[in-house]
Amino acid sequence: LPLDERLAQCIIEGSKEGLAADLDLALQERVPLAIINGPLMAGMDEVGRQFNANQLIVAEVLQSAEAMKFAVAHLEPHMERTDAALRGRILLATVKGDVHDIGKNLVEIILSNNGYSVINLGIKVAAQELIAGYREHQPDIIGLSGLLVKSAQMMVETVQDFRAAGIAAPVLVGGAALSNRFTRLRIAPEYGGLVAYSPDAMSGLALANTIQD
Ligand code: B1M
Repeated sequence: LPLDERLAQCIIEGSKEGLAADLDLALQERVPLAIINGPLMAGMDEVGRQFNANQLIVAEVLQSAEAMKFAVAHLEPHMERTDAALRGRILLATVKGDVHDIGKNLVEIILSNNGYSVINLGIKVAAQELIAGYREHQPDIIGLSGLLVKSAQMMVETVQDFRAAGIAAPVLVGGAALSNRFTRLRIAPEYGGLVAYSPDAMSGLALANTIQD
């Protein structure tokens, strides 16, 4: 198989065999994010498709997630980093009820490589934990990730709780369940501060930079 297909296949099969060597080959011609956004994401999309069609069980999807995490960890040391002074502090979490964390962790890597101090609260994080984290760390931005349809609604409730707690820091939202439209029409009106949607980790960085400028 050609290199990209082998990479995608490792993710689809949840196999780490030969993955590191193939990632090293890919690194000779492309930057890490191009490898993630290209063949690795293509593999993940196929996993999602097969899962949706009941051709994969959760245990198999977990194996794919493990392979993806291994690949991201292998690529991370090769990612560009700026030694800029601290640009800002971000409190990051996957919302309550949602365990998906690969995208969130990618956002953490990209932001921390580019001058942000990231406090990653993990997965299934309830609004009250975020509020406590906000009070403790006083971040410039709060980042919420969610991949399930119900997570989009959870973000609406989460920002309502922020508002009730008197928090108005900019909120960055992302994850496959969201869209710009949902953010603009459903999440933002429930909050007292800025809510910005980003479709991927790099545009999350760009938005954070815009907020901090
Ligand atoms: Co789940 N899952 N999953 N899953 N899973 C999806 C999301 C699904 C679309 C698959 C499908 O059916 N086609 C579907 C959601 C359906 C829906 O609600 N519409 C689904 C489902 C149904 C479920 C369960 C309910 C299955 C079950 O138990 N019956 C269950 C949910 C459990 C729960 O959360 N309570 C479940 C469980 C799992 C696993 C644990 C097996 C595993 C997750 C492992 C882990 O994360 N540690 C898993 C996986 C791997 C997936 C798919 C296949 C891949 C997700 C992924 O990691 N993508 C996914 C299908 C898909 O997305 N194609 C699916 C790669 C990642 C890099 O992309 O996270 O989108 P993503 O992040 C992107 C952008 O979205 C953005 O940047 C990233 C890259 O640039 N981004 C942000 C993300 N967060 C951001 C935050 C930002 C900015 C940008 O600012 C703060």
